[in-house]
Parts: sequence; C-alpha cells; structure tokens
Amino acid sequence: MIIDKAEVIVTSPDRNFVTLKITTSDGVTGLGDATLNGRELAVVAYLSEHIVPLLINRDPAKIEDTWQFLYRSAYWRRGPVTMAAIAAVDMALWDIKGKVAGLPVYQLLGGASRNGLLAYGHASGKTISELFDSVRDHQEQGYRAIRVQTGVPGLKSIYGIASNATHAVGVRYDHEPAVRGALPKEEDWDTRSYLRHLPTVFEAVRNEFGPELPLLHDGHHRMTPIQAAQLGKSLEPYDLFWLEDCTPAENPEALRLVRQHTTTPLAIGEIFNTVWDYQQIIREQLIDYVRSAVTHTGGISHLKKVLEYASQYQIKSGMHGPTDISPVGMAAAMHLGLSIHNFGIQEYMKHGAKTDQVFQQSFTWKDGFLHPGDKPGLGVELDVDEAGSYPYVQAYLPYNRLADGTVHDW
Ligand code: GCO
Ligand code: MG
Repeated sequence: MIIDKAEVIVTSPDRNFVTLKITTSDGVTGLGDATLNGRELAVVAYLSEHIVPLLINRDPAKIEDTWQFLYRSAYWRRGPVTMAAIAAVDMALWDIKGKVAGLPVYQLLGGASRNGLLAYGHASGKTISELFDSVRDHQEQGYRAIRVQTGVPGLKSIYGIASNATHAVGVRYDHEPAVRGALPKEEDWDTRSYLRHLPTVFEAVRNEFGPELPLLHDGHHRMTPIQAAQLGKSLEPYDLFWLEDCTPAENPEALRLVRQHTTTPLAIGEIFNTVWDYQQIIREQLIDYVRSAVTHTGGISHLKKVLEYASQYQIKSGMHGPTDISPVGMAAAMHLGLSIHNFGIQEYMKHGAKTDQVFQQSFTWKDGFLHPGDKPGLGVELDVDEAGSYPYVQAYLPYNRLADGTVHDW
C-alpha cells in the first residue's frame, strides 16, 4: 500500500480550518488538522507546495520515519507553520493505521488509561453577574471544570470576554476568535487594573459556587514575571486548577521567578511546537501542565514524546482545545489523552453547527467527560462537498494597545 493522493482542504463553516486528506492506493483515507488561526494560508502553502509532493508513493504505515524525514530533510526546523504541517501528516497517518487495523487510534497508542477525559469550558462575562450566568450555563451543559475570564473596569474590550455576536446558532464564542473579513481589531489593556480586579472576581466566584468546582484562568502572555508572581500569590486563596500563560511563553526563565513566589499551579505551551521548547521548563519543574495542541506540536507522535518526558516530573497534560483546533485535531487530542498515564484535563469548546456538519464526529460528551469513540482511526470524516460550500475568509486575531498607544501582548 502506498500514498496515492494528498489534498489540502480549506473550509470556513464557522471559522477557517485547514485539513490534510491522504488517500492510499487501497482507497483508505486519513485526515489531519493543520489549522493555524489567523495564518492559515501559510500552512496551506507549506503543505501543498513542499510536503504533498514528498508524500506521494510513500508507505503510509511508516509514521515515525515519515515524521523524521519531513522534520530533518527540511533543514529549517520547528516553528508553528512547519510543525502544524507535519502534525497534519502525522494525524492522517495514525488515522489510516487505525482504519487498516480496524481499531480506534487510542488502542494503537496503548489502550485506554481511563474511562473519559475531564474537560473544561470557557465562562466569561463583562460583569460579575454576566460571569455567574455563564458559569451556570456551563454547569448546565455538563462542564465540571470552568475557565473564568472577566472584563476589567476601565477597559472596553479584552481577550476572553464573550461578545454577544454569534457565528453559529446557539454558539457563543469566548471572544471574537478572529474578525472575519477585516483587519485585526484593536483592544485595550492595563495590567495594574487587571491585577487589582481579578482576585475580587475569584473571591466572588468561590463564594457563589463553592470550593469544589475546579477553576482555571488564562493570563494570555500579558504579565511581566514579577506581575505574574503577584497574581499567582493573590489568587492562592481561591485554589485555582491552573493559571495559564502568565508570562510570554517564549521566555522560560520568567517562570522561575513566578515559581519562587507562588504555589498556584502553572500551565503553558499553546504557542510551543516541540519538545525543545519544553526542555528547560520540564526539567526544572517550572510548570504543572503542558498546554500544547496536537495540531501545533508535530502531531500525536511528537506530543506523546513531550508528555512522556513531562510524566517523569509528574507534569500533566492540559491540551489546547479552543474552536480554532478543528474536530480532527480535537479527536487526535482525545485519543492521545485517553491513552497516556499523565492526563490532566482537556480544554473543550463546542464547535458551531456548520462545523459539525462539515466534520462528522464520533466523540461523546457526557457528564463533563469526553471520549473519542470506538470507530477505527480518529473517528472523524470530512464531507468534502459541504466543506466546499464554505470558502476561506480572511480573519485576523485582535491585538492590544496600552493607554499610551504602545502595542502589548494580546
Ligand atoms: C486558549 C487560548 C485561545 C487562543 C486562541 C488563539 O487558552 O484557549 O488562549 O483562546 O487565544 O487559540 O488562536
Ligand atoms: Mg490560552
């Protein structure tokens, strides 16, 4: 059996998704997610111009060899575009291997290590009362762990706060993920106001919802090390499950200082791509959760290596799962999460109705837990005709400016 065909499919049902579809000489198909929010077409070009020609006639069974070949033969290594492209190939080959074996991918990875995957969703509100409504709404949807983001007095529009705009019936996004058809939206930021306000929000949430509910928060790279240390310390009484991306992720040293000052658990890594991005922070035990997505970290094969390394230090998974990870990338995360020993939690935001029509999925969501299902492979099929009816829409993520006009991390 050889790889006969590899196609790159771009579709924009509720938002843009990039999917690689590999077809073998026996007619088996495999899907991989290569979506890089706001920079999608760079990965499309990398795949179609540079990777697809290399895949034709290869043995689809050789997953590790193909990974090493694509990674090393490029000479120019790492980075989100390269690693998303390689991830899509890796996922598609695992999908094919599962279909050929007649087994769900998690069985090929060692079998289930648990019954289901605890997942968290995104509650948010401009005000405390909107936030409470959103937390309640998530609890009604079955969520047993909840990320909390709120507005900050004096700031008009910030990361993580639900806008009332709906991209699909019944779906409220936690933020305008990327403004469709427009240039990047400008938002505003002030760290001191945020640091003053946030502990009061968590105090209110704990008082309202009690001590049991696991609560998470995303700092989205906006603090300096000492500000992050202050925040970690001031949130300690509210027992967070994790504080995410408290400092810009590309500076691992920052976490040392944060760690010296707080016992609030730390999560980082949604913008990382390889095990080398994690080397120091895992070895020095500067984090508690690995936030990488399968989609952005070279696929199942490579993220499994990161997580096995992390397991030696009791560091757990907390795989990235916002709506910009396609249903294929989410399925890959679920198969990996079910099989590894050091699973922590899975981020899970529901996709819109149009997306669910384009991607037929086999996962289940019950009582706060996800399961990838038992279909052979990843368990996701793409309706190519339906996908074709939603052409790509240019979409950028927003960005921040401080009051004096300085560009700041969003
Ligand atoms: C998260 C992330 C997302 C990112 C988004 C960017 O924790 O889910 O921070 O909300 O902002 O993936 O494309
Ligand atoms: Mg995040």
